[in-house]
Amino acid sequence: MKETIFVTVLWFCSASCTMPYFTTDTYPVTVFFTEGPSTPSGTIIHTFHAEDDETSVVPFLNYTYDPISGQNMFHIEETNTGTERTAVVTLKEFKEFDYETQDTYKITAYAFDGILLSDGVLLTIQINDTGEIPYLSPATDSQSFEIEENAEGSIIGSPSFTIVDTDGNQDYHTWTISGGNGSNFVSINPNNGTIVLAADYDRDNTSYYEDIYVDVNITDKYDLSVTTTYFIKITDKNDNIPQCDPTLYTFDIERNTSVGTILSSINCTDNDLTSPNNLLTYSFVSNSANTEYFSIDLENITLAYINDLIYGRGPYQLLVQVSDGGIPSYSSTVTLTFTIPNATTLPPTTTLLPIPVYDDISYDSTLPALIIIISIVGACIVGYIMILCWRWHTFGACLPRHCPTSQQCRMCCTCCPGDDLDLDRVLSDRAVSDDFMQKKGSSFGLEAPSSRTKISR
Ligand SMILES: [Ca+2]
Ligand SMILES: [Ca+2]
Ligand SMILES: [Ca+2]
Ligand SMILES: [Ca+2]
Repeated sequence: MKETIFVTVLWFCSASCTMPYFTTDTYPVTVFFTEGPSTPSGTIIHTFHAEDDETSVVPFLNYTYDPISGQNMFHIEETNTGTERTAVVTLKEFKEFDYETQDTYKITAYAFDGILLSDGVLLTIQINDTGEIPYLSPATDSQSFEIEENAEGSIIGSPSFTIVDTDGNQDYHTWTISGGNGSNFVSINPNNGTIVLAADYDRDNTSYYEDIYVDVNITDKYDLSVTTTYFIKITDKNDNIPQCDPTLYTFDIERNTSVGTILSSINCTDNDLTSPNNLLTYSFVSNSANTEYFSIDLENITLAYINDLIYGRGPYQLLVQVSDGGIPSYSSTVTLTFTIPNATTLPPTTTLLPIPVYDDISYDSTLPALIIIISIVGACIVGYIMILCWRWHTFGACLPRHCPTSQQCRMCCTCCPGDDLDLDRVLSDRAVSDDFMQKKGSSFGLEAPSSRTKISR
């Protein structure tokens, strides 16, 4: 633009030419305005005044901008007063200074009388920064966190949003906790908003709430801030091992102890606050001996099977595992010892006591002897019956008809000497009478009883 002007000057210049000039202000001039709405569009920034000493010559004005974008920011309204050219520089309509975008504009003005061009005068427009309130992206009124109870310093979480601040001073935002019922339990990193437990948090202590909150302020260097709220749920953690008291139990299994009898009740607790962290289950240790004789119903150890228990032995050991339902689960072990005393007396028959349950093949030492005795007696009875049958078949009667004396009968249950001729022959080796033998020869079978009648005495 300036080069074009000089070409024009050379074309019209004459000996009477004088240089136009600016009449007001000592340049360079610097003016200050504040960014934002405090400097509305239309605000007068500066006024140039230019004259020319030649008669009836009013100079024209030309401008250059640095940066060139300033051309879009300013409106220059020129007026001619007859001897002076006035140029009023204002902020253009719908324009607003933004320090963070451009903090300085420079306008250089030139006066031109149609022949000569003045030196440029420099107007510097300096934009002052003002604080702008930061905001959160995305907009976040609150954010929720959930953790398990934990020790001091444990990280709860970090903000899920970012800070936007047109001041461009994001590095200087400071995070603080300004209130809330959790302000004594939570601390915040002032540089990035990460929150941590400020002290050990024990949810198993009922004075510690499950839900707490803190108000969080994010402040810029102008002390302008935005606020959000952190809601924090702190849940029960499985951090307690089941405790059993006592850890050793002792009991006996008597002969009158019936299946289903509760032999021991295990006493265990878990200090965790909630289920399943404090929910206890009882089971036999997988490699424990003697588990086949017992069952577990909740904390109760019950006799379940006795058939091959060896009385008089022991003590035996049984291991029970007590586990909570947390993840991961914790366990404790309880030891039970038991003996099986010998039975020295018969079981009581009172109905006030449980009905005894006996096993026929248990290893009680008295029972085999009893079985042997019963077997011998049974064999004798069977043998005796067989003899009677043989007698009936042979002599037609099982027993002698008469016993001469009770003493003789006791001497021999199967005959009375002299009464039963055949038996007399057997026992006394006497000959059988002929009449009996003749009769016997015709008296086998069903006639035998009548033949015995005939030989009866
Ligand atoms: Ca700001
Ligand atoms: Ca600013
Ligand atoms: Ca537990
Ligand atoms: Ca707990």
